[in-house]
Amino acid sequence: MASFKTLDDLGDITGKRVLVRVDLNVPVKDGKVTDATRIERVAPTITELADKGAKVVLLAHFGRPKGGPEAEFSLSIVRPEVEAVLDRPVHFAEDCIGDKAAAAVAELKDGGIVLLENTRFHKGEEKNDPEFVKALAANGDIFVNDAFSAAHRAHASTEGLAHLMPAYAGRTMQAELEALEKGLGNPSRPVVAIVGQQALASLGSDYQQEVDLQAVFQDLGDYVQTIVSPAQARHVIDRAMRIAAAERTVTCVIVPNDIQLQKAVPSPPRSHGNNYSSVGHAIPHPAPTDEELSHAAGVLNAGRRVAVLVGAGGLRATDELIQVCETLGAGAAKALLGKAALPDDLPWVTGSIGLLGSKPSWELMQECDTLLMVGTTFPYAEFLPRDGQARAVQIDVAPRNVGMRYPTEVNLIGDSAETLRRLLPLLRRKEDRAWQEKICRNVETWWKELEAKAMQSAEPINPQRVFWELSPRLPDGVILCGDSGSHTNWYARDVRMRRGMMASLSGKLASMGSGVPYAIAAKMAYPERPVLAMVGDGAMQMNGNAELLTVKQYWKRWKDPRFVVMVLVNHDLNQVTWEQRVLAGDPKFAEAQDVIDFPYSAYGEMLGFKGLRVDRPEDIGVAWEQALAADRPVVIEFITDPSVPPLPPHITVEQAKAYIGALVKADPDAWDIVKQSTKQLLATVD
Ligand SMILES: Cc1ncc(C[n+]2csc(CCOP(=O)(O)OP(=O)(O)O)c2C)c(N)n1
Ligand SMILES: [Mg+2]
Repeated sequence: MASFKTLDDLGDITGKRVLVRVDLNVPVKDGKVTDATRIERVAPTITELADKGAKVVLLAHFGRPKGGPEAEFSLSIVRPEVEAVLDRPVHFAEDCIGDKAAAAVAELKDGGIVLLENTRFHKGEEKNDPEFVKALAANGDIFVNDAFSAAHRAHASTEGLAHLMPAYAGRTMQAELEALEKGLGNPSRPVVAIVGQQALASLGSDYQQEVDLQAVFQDLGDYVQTIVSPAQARHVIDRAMRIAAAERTVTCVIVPNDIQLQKAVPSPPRSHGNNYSSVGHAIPHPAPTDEELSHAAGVLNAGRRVAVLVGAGGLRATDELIQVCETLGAGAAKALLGKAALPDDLPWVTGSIGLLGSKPSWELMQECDTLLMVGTTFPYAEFLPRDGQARAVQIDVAPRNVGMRYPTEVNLIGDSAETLRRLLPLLRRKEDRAWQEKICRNVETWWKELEAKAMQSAEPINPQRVFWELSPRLPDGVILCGDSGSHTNWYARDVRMRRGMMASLSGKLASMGSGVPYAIAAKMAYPERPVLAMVGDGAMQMNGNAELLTVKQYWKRWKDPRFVVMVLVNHDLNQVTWEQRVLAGDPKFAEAQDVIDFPYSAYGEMLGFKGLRVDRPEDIGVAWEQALAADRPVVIEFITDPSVPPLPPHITVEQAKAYIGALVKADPDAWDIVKQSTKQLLATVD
C-alpha cells in the first residue's frame, strides 16, 4: 500500500489555515443530531490541530442536496453538536467557497475553528470540478483528510484538494488506513458474507424466499450467526470480522429484513446478557519452538531419500523451499493448489501429484524414506508413501491440519516461509546427490513423455497439445484459473509454471464452474496482470457463458485488457465419462454425458470480444499467441478429441480391468478410445 503522511509529519502549523475534510453526515431528527458517533470520531484530529495553533477550517457534505442550497441540508443544523462534542466554539460560514468563506476564515484566530457550509451545495463537489477545487483551496494552506467514510468517492473536497496542496491523513483516516494495511497486507483474503433473510416474524411459515440460511452456510463458514436483535449486531459483526481475519476463513452474518430496518444500538443497555465488543483483530503468529525445529532437522538430516510435498500454504515460500530442497538433495511434488509454489523449470520439481499428477511424483513418493509436507492437506493418501515407509515432518499454520493424512513424527506449527527459514541453518547439505539426480532423470523423461503424448494426432485436436503449446507462450505474471474436468488433468500435468505466475481453481470442492468466476475475481484483484481461464464446454454452458456478461460489464476498467477464456470443446462431460469407464467399468451413458454444440467464439465476438475457433493442431500455437496478445478479452475454443484418456499416472490393475470391461460393454466411443489409448501407450518412452 502507498505510504501516506499523518499529523505527525506536520511541522509548525501555528497560524496556518488547515482545511480539514471531516464526515459530519450524521442522522438528524427534528433539527437535532440523533447519533454523534461520526463527530466523535473526527474530534481528536480537530482538537489536535487547533491545540497546535492552526486555524481549522472544516469541510463536509451533509445529506444529498441536488447541487444547490437546501435548508434541510445545511450544516448549521449540525454545528451545535460539533461545538458540544469539541467543547469549544465553532464558527459557521454560509458558503464553503467565495467571499463568505474567505471572510469567516480571515476572522479566525490561531486555534480557532470554522465550519463551512455543505460542500454539496455546489455541483462542482461531486464532479470534482477543477475550478471548484481551486475555490476550496483558496481558504487553506494545508489539507487534512479525516473523512475515511467519504474517501471512496473522488469528489473535490476529498480527492481534488489532495492534488493542489500538501495533504495529510487525519487520525481517523490514519487508523483506518493502518487497519486496511494490516488486512490487505495479509496475503490471505478472509471473507465475511453478510446475507439478507426474510423478516423474523415470517420465518417458519414457508414464506416466499425463506431459506434455512443457517443450515445452508453452516458447512461454509466457521462462524455463522443470525442477528435477531439490533443489540446483538455490534458483537456479532465484530466477531465475524475478527474470526475471519484471524483464522483466514469465511464467516457469515445473516440479517433478517425487519432487523435491517431497526435502529442501531451502538451500546446495549448495561444489563445481564449484553456484550460490549470491540473492533479490530489480531493475527496469530504461531511459531515452533527451537526444540521442535531441531527434532525436525534431525529427521530430515537422517533421511537419505527426502521427498517434499508442497501445497497452497507454500505459495509464499518459494525461495525457502528451493533452498531446503537443494540442501537436502530432495525432489518436490506439488498439490494442485500449490502449483505456483515452485517453478517447473527446476530439474527436481516433479510437478503435480495424485490422480492428475505425474509419474515422477508417484515415483518420488513410492521410493522416499523421508517426507516433508509444507502447507498442504492434499487428500489422496494412496499417493503418499506407504504407512510406515517414511519418517515425516509437516509444516502448517493450522494445528488441525497436521498428522491428518500421514503419520508425521514432527509437526511444526507456523508460517511456512518463516519456519523453513529457521529450519535451514539446522539442515546439513547432503553430500550424496544420487537420489536427487535420479529424480531429475525421472523428471526429464517425464517431460519428454508428455511431449510425445501431446504430439500424437487426434480427432481433430489432441487436448494435451493445447496445453503443451500454451506453456512457452504464457505471459509473465499471468494468473491461471482452472475448472473441473478432463482439462484439469492437462493443466495439472502439461502446463509449466514460471516464477511470478499465480494459479488457482476449486481445489477442495473440485466444483465445476470455477474457471470464469475465478478469472473475474483474479482480474478484480490484479487488474494489471493477464488472466487465463481454462474451462470445459460443460462448465461453459453451466455458468461460464453467462459470466462473460460480467466481463463485458467491467473489462474496460482493467489496466491490462488481457482476459482469455479457453474453452476445451469435446461435446462431453469428459472427466466423468472417463471416471465411469475406468473406476466403475461403465460405458459412456450418452444421455447424461453429451454436451450440445455452441458457438463460444462467435458468442464472444457478439459481446465485443475477440473470438478464435481452432480445429487444426497446426493452428494451436499461433492462436494462443493472438489470444494472449489481444487488446480486449478473448474467447478461444479448441475442438478436441474426447477419446484421449485422462488416466492417472499409475493405474491400478482393478482400474485397467474395469476400463476394458467398459469398452466391451458397447461404449459408443469404444473404437476411437482403443485407437487413442494405443497411441498414448506407444508414446510412452520408457
Ligand atoms: C458443480 C459440479 N457438478 C458436477 C461435477 C462432477 N464433474 C466433474 S468434471 C465433470 C465434467 C466436466 O465437463 P466439461 O466442463 O465439459 O469438461 P471436460 O471434462 O469435458 O473437459 C463433472 C460433471 C462437479 N465436479 N461439480
Ligand atoms: Mg467437455
